[in-house]
Amino acid sequence: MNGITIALSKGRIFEETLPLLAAAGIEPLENPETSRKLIIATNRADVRVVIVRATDAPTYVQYGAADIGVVGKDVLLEHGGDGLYQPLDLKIAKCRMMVAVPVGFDYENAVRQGARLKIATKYINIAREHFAAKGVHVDLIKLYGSMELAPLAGLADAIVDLVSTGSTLKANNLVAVEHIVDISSRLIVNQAALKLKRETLVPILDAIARVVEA
Ligand code: PRT
Ligand code: MG
Repeated sequence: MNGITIALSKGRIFEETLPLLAAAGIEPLENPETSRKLIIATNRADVRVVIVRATDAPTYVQYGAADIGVVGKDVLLEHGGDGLYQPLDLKIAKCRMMVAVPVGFDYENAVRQGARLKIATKYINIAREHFAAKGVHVDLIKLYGSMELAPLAGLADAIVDLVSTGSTLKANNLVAVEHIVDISSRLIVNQAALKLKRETLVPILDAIARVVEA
């Protein structure tokens, strides 16, 4: 394929990437929320969008099945960004990676006492590194979603999860007690594609960079 393939996940990343693509003159012809198509044509014959799971975007770009992609820094931190060129912080889909506990749980005290904490999370590597750096002993429990349920159901003492508005924590009687890292989405580029498709890719990357800075 001589054209450009862009890997996007549907939901907030797709929505928030649209204005950036528009600035580069790229408009997807369908919305993945309503269309069931996984390959979406754009107004440009040489550019298409593939709809992937958020955590799969780096894989598509790594193997060159997509030339560029948009992915949360959480995913890059958790899965690694080996072989990916990351030229741009797109400053979209912003949130924070936090430790949260049930309201009333004295986290500071538990840490001070050297308690062994059960932590439920989708982000095992990020959590392991965070607690190791603090010298806190933890048992990590891998979940694939709805982390907020774990402390309520008695599965864990605390969770490591993304927080944006904070309303999910609040609705479940949880409170954030520690900030791990700020998250936003990154543009990732396949290194070989950057060389071989330079003439098409660079103007797209430049247009996106200009609108991000504006
Ligand atoms: O949802 P699905 O299981 O299909 O996949 P996903 O969760 O991996 O993808 P998606 O589309 O939900 O998220 C894609 C990216 O958006 C993530 O990788 C993050 O980089 C970024 N992002 C930004 C977020 C949030 N904000 C966010 N708030 N991802 C998830 N959330 C969740 C959070 O996990 C929690 O359950 O929203 C809930 C909290 O939101 P508030 O607003 O109530 O605080
Ligand atoms: Mg989600």
